[in-house]
Order: sequence, then structure tokens, then C-alpha cells
Amino acid sequence: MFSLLLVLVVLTQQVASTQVEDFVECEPVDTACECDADATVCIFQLYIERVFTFTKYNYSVPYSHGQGESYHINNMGQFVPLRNTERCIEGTFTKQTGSGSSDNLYCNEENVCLPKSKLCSEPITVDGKTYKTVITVNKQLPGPTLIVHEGQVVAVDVHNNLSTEGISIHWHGQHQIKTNFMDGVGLVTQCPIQPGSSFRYIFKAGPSGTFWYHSEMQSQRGIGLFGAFIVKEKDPISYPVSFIDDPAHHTLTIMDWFREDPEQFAIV
Ligand SMILES: [Cu+2]
Repeated sequence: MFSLLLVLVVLTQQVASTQVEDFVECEPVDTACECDADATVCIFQLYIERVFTFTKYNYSVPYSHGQGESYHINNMGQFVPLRNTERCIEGTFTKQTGSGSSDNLYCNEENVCLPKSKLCSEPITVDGKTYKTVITVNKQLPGPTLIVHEGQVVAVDVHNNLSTEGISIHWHGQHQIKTNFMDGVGLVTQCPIQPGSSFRYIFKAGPSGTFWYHSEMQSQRGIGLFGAFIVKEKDPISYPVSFIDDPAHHTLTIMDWFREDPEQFAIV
């Protein structure tokens, strides 16, 4: 009996040790978020919200619609405070790495350190002249580039912080073998993720290549709910020339952009 128990314990440990999870950090300042190549499971958090263009917001997690609005650029190019509530602090602050309480602090060159909730996001401008609400993924438009490796299990927690709209996210180009229900086609393969709720997409990454993720509901991908999705080859390919692999700066995404809200053109 004891030996059987021992075998079971050893087996359980082996199963546990073969699964390596990477909780990928994907902050508003990270335009590309890459999963560790050695991980077997890549876990991402995507926060979906509406924000107004030309407006700075306080960073806060989870981001809620309208909370933390701070400044707005008027048509004279000046920032004007929107409310009398506490405003966020402007400037370049970078995350303090290390252990203990400094984990959540961001510091500037003068060594002034603040929690993320006191900092300002950069205003989103899109075409540089249109004042409207857009949809952001982790405070970004387009959403962050997500990078995984072929064969890894991808788990993406999508948090719908919109006020009234359901969402679903399609992982374009991914074959979803045996996970058709994770294909993200709202009202076809799943119920839309309701406002205020979350849903975990979970599927195996494949094939390799540069793809994108986008909303499959309404016209949301035309106002920001999209981003690049890169699946790196399992075995790196050797090329005859060398090149710089910098997806945070070298990934180009293209969107449909309407100065009006695309919902106005929906056929009813
Ligand atoms: Cu698609």
C-alpha cells in the first residue's frame, strides 16, 4: 500500500512539474507582451474599456469606464482638468523591480516613487483630430501585441469593462483544433461576454505566424478592439541574413477607422 502511494505521489509530482505557467505581465505601457518560451501555459489579462480620445486617465486596475478621468486636451491644445477629483501625476515613471513593497511603485529620475493609481496614461489620439470614445485593450489602441510559441497553451482572461456592449474575441488564423468553442465568434460559437464579466479563452497556439485578435461583435474592431497575435516557431528558423526581432516596435497593424461611430452604419 505504501509503495502504491509513493508511486502515485511521484506521478502527481511529475505531472505538476511538466506544467509551467507564465503569468505574462501586460501593463498599459507594454506594447508587446511575450510568454516565456519554456512555459507550457501562457496566461494573459486583457481589460476592455471605452476611453475618450485626447484624455489622460489615472492608471488603475481593473480599469472602469469613466473612472480616473483627469485631463482633456481642448481644441487649443491645452490640457484642462475634467473634474475636481484628485488628478494624476504627469511625467515619466518606470516600474520598480524588486521584492517587497516596492513591487507596486513607479519612480521617476528624481527618485519620486508613486503607486500606479497616481500616474497618468498617455492620451490616445488615433487620427490626431477626432474627439470620440474608442475601445482600448489594456489602455492601448491597438491592443498589445501578444506573443506565444507554437504548441503552448494560451489562456487569455478577457475582462469586459464596457457599460452596455457584449464582446467576443476571435483569434484570427488559429486552427482551434478540438477547441472550436474558443473561436470567439459571438452569438455563433459562444455567448458574448457580458459587461462587467470575464471569460477565459483557452486554446493551443498553432500554426506559427503573425496573426491578430479582434472583436467579433458589432463594429468594435473598427474603434479599437484588436491587436497583433504572434505565434513563434517551435524550432527557430535560421535565416541567411540577420535581423532585429523587436515586435514591440516593428509590428504594424492596420484598422478600419471611422470618424463617426461605425454603429451608425449598421444595417438593421
Ligand atoms: Cu478574424
